[in-house]
Amino acid sequence: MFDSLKKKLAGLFKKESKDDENLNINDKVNENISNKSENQESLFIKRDEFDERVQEILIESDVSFESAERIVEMLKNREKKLSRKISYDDIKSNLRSVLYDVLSQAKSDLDLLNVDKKPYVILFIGINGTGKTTTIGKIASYLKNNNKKVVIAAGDTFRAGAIEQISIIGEKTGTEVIKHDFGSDPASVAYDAIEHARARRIDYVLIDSAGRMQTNKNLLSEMKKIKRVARPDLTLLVLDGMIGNDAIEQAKTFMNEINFDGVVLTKLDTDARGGAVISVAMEIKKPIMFVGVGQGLNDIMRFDPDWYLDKIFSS
Ligand SMILES: Nc1nc2c(ncn2[C@@H]2O[C@H](COP(=O)(O)OP(=O)(O)O)[C@@H](O)[C@H]2O)c(=O)[nH]1
Ligand SMILES: [Mg+2]
Repeated sequence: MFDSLKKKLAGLFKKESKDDENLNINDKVNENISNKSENQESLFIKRDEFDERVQEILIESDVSFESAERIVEMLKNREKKLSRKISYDDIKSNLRSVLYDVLSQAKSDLDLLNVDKKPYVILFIGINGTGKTTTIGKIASYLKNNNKKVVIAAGDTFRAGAIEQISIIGEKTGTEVIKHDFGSDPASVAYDAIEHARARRIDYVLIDSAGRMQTNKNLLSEMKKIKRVARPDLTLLVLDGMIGNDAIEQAKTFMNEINFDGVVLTKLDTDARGGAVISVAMEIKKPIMFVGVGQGLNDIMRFDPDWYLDKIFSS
């Protein structure tokens, strides 16, 4: 997971720490701030080079250009606040703390097990193959393991095999699935599932939906109809972490069309580049509610900035 970003950061700090001796000399020079010696200048040049390299690494790792630029800006501002003596460890912990600030904005306080509505209705949207149905299985499993009653609405009536796929997930997780025929109106499946939940005092309704190309207006209007009818308490946009920057474009298009409350970022287990998390956190401005870290029913986590930072900064 995130191996490429991790290696690049490790390489950066390792390479720089070889110059520690050099840094010490510069530190000594820095004690005398008025002394504008060559040595001191060379430290600043190296710092600029370093910042530039951080930006490059972020971009190579799928962080968008603007986000990478902003991160480096934040890094520089923080460096300014420090005394002139800066070690490479300082720089590393600065970078980590800048990234922590950025990622914390995407942290969610929602405690899914303690919601104040029954049934609590969650709608999952996103384009084909991002992991909506798989995520529904994971969340159903999590809720069931916590003694909650759950019903799934088989709202993907569009793709051949989708109803069967969700039925299997229902069996595996011991969750009831409300389904209509292939090709029927997904809004009415959602409606039926909610009625069913009300009548039986079921705690959660998880509504699946068909993959929508973000550019397909008809399908988008169908999705809006599901939302109008189901009036979900939570609408989650499921994004595939592996596609990196394209995920941002997808999310922005969805954002213009349909309001959603948060993001599920899937397939992080196969995301080698690692920067999608940062881009999503900085550019979507909605919480990352969950991350998908595998295909199994338990492979889901709440997003935790420290979990991510531990991974990319470990050597
Ligand atoms: N490795 C990995 N695969 C995932 C994850 N989430 C979903 N998938 C896989 O992605 C593919 C598409 O998932 P699916 O739930 O059918 O996508 P949907 O079209 O959005 O409903 C399936 O092969 C899933 O097993 C994840 O977190 N990690
Ligand atoms: Mg699906």
